[in-house]
Amino acid sequence: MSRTTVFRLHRTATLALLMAGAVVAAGCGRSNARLGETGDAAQRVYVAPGKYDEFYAFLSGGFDGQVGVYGLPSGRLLKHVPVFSQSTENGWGYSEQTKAMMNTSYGFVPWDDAHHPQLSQTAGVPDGRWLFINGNNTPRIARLNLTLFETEEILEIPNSGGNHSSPFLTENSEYVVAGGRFSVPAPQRDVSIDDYKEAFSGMLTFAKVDSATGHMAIAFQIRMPAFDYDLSHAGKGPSHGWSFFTSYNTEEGNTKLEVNASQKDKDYIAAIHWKQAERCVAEGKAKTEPARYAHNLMGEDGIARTDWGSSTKVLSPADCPGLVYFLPTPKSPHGVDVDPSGEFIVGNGKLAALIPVHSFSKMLKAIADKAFAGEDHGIPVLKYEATIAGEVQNPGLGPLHTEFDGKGNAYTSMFLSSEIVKWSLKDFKVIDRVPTYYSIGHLMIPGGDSRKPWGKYVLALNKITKDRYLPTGPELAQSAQLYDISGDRMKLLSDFPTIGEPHYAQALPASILKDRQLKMYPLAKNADPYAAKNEKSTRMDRKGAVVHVRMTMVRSHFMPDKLEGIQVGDSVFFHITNLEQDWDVPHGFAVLGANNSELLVMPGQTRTLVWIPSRVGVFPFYCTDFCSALHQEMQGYIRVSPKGSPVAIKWNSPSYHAPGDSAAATATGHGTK
Ligand code: RUQ
Ligand code: CUA
Repeated sequence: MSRTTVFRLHRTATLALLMAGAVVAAGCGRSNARLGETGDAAQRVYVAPGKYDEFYAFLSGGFDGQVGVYGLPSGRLLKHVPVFSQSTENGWGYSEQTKAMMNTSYGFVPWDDAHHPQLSQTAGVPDGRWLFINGNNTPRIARLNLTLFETEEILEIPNSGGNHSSPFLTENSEYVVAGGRFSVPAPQRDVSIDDYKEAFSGMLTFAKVDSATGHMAIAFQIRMPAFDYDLSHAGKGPSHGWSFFTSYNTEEGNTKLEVNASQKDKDYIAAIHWKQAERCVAEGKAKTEPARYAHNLMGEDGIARTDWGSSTKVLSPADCPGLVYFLPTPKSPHGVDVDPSGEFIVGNGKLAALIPVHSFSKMLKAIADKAFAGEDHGIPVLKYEATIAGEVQNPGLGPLHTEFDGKGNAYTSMFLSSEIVKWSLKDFKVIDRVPTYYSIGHLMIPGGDSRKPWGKYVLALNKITKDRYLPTGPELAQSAQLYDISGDRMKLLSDFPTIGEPHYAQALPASILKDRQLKMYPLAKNADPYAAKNEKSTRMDRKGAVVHVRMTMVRSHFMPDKLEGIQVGDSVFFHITNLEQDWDVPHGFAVLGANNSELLVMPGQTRTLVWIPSRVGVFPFYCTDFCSALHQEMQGYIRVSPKGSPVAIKWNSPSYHAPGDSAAATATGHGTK
């Protein structure tokens, strides 16, 4: 389909036709327009063996609940960091030390739908300390430590449904935010869905981030009309102190939103003056309401624990004048993006035929002049003409998200016409466009939503893969595409498949992170109560039907590796400490008949797996990570006897003394039942 055809469609077609048209456009195999001369493009993404990529890119895994770490420009997958989802690769969410990370008020929830990674920022620039990401289905925000590439904290967001406009942090990481895509009764209660308008609330949550530790705590929640709050970005520079949230379904439909939420010509961007919220909270204008939520934190000892929250402070805009203003924005806006200067607020109306750009300074003036078009639920609605700086005309179809290159240009993803459109922040004119394969959702420029973008590449995160790779049955990998944006015109460099569905992504220069990596956990500082820091302190202890095994691993054996006296139905806790103090020497642990996972234990770390043997026999265990020339020798046996058997616990490490041996009683008192 040619571009003119697309535009003719655009002018004449109904929404439904547009949608259908997009599917056709996505499948019709346009040629790789302006693919750099092949050899040239290949060179630009080629990272020679042993050389490093220039950028770390963090791509959300969408419905697989994790974060994929890729190198750019190569597109090589460096790591798959489990966040909300259990991982059989390393025992995340299966080991006793990490299970609490998945606690929620709904119980143990070892899955979520993770959409928007956000790198922590200082003065509006990614600083490489932490990565935050939202859990959409069970509202949560997670924080990853980027010296470990591990999840360290997960905070549940109460009074919320579909935590989509999250975490979108403020320019010094003062706050991460959480806005519900689905309004819900808050607090939850049994009401008729027909009472939606009266009984449901939108809730915008601000969680404070401790600047030293990164620890999150819910500071306040803002009770909003029952719209759908879709995306967010914080102000920066002059607009620091404000956060912007798109809303759709300002019609407040509660069924068939496809039609019912597309009635109005304009919905809103909600401008939240969070500095004003801070003042109102300090003046006692927020109400403390009961709310139960989990706050899961990895301790210094490597063990995750849950604190339970019991209330939050809820602010109503009516009690805090100056807190919220609505900026009318066409039409069911999806992304809202603030340019590096902090002056322009770009609405991406997914059903709109133009891209509206609001001006922050005009917004302030409109507020001062009371240039209101009216009120909605008591919240002032600013006049569109009073805040708008300009409109990008004929940008394409289905604008979703905008990023910036720091050189005065904006790049908007066009879902329906399946392209990236580059336009100027000076005159809002389209400068360039390139097709994407196919149906782009988010796009990402390293630092592209910050004050200082590293505007060398844009990465398209596409929703449809179709014919881009060798087919793999009905389920295809999602597709990312890398474009060079260093010149005047965008140039497609490469395609690479991703794990899960990347929604948003973030990237920063590798130099910020690569020398900060922890290489091993210091064994001397291991504070796990069940750690065995040397082979002499390995042992087995029975208390009723619970057996604790303190075991060590080092190239290339387990200590002990011959265990007896376990009975069917026992809960056997394998506490395994990796004694290595060398980089890149993890050992694994797997036992025949275990029903959960293996463990991957990093040097200096202790991890615990629980096994409840269900049958009598002798079961092998082994190291799952090829660690040395004698890795295949790294194995052992566990004997499982019938329940009530007289076989006493017995193990082959230096701490073992046979029952009756006087050393046993005086040394540890262990070794007997
Ligand atoms: S979304 S394709 Cu979950 Cu961020 Cu826009
Ligand atoms: Cu240890 Cu293989």
